[in-house]
Amino acid sequence: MTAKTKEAKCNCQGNVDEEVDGLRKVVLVGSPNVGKSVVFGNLTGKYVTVSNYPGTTVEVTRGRAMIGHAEFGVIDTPGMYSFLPITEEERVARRVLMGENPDVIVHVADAKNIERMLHLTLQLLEAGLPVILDLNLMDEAGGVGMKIDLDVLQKALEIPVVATIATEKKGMDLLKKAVSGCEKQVARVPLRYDGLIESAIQRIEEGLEGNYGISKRAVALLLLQDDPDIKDMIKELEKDGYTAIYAIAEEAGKGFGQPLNYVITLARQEFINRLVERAATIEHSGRTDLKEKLSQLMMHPLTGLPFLFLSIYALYEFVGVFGAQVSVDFLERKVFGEYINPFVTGVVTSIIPWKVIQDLFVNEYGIITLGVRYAVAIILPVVTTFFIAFSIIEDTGYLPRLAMLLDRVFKKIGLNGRAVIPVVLGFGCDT
Ligand SMILES: Nc1nc2c(ncn2[C@@H]2O[C@H](COP(=O)(O)OP(=O)(O)OP(=O)(O)O)[C@@H](O)[C@H]2O)c(=O)[nH]1
Ligand SMILES: [Mg+2]
Repeated sequence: MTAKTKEAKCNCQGNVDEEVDGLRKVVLVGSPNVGKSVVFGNLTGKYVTVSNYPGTTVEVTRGRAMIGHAEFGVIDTPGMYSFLPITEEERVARRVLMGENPDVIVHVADAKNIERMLHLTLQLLEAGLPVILDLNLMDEAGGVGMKIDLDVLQKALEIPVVATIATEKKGMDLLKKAVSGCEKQVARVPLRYDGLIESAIQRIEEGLEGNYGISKRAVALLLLQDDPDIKDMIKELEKDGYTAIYAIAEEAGKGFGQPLNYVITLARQEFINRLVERAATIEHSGRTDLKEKLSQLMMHPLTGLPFLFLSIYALYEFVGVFGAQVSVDFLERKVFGEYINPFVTGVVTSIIPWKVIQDLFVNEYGIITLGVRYAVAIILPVVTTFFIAFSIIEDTGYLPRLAMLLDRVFKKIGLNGRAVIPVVLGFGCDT
């Protein structure tokens, strides 16, 4: 064991990367906010930031884990919705998949939104990566009355599928078993596209000679979908051959009335719909309907805005009035003004005869009468109430719904709904 490893092993808190070179690599990928970092923590015993808000993990974290009888290097990645990246986080995650030569990919997915999740599973399979599908958040899926037949998924996709509740460590043993039994496989072709697209894929594959870290089929599909990073890679790796390859993609694009990205996504969606119809059922129950209704109300512009104002008002009453006024007033005037400050001043002036030293501790600008008073009586109540309010908002899942509500407005100024957090924090910063 190297010195670096030893040092990292002692540090089980905080985002400290561990050395994983030379180990078999497990990469955790999946949409934002599905529990990848919780799974990472369960496997490695290392804490990484977890929150009920998409986009929490923005960089790659590595840790070591004993899985079965072998030690693995586990890599936590930022959320990716698709193998065709839009955000920087998605680019980072894809770079790991293409550049790290992983031995096992665990696709962590939100079980209750399985139709949306399976797009990435298909893309990972098309990329020829050894995938395990981890249907996480099974408690929430159960909560909306959803039942999933893992066998149907397993047989159709020909990969191991496990169900987990990462926060309760449920299903982790099965996941570990699947990881340790996972073999690198040859590229899988889970579905076939339109004949024109398939022939373009084949011709592009034949023209590719470089090593892309993923299957040539996936490279061809990404090129057909006009992925700029893949175009750059092809240009770099194929030297003069790239013009002919680009031409195939361009010609194929002209054969359809719609962009190829749309045609390909639609074909995947149809495949997924057929599969989910066989694999998942939903039984509605009254309790969950209420939860779902509340969630819809929060995201609908008509009802969402009053909800937002109500929340801001409640936040103001709790942090602005109770925290910053009532509590500050009580602590500053009563506790410090009437008790602590007079007592400390009395003690200090009676034991220290020099005015200069007395002023250092007490009186108008003293460390205790001013410094400690400000920290405890003014800062502490505001920060405490703010963090209590914020964790309630976060844990109830209101933040992602607020992001959805504001997404359309924010898009007009070139941001997306997730920018709600820095904007809210920015308005709060007036002191
Ligand atoms: N109910 C429930 N909550 C879960 C489960 N797994 C994770 N969570 C919660 O889901 C939220 C997101 O978890 P993270 O581990 O931060 O998700 P992530 O996939 O790493 O998210 P990003 O880093 O933003 O991509 C947290 O509030 C977790 O506590 C689960 O199985 N059940
Ligand atoms: Mg994370």
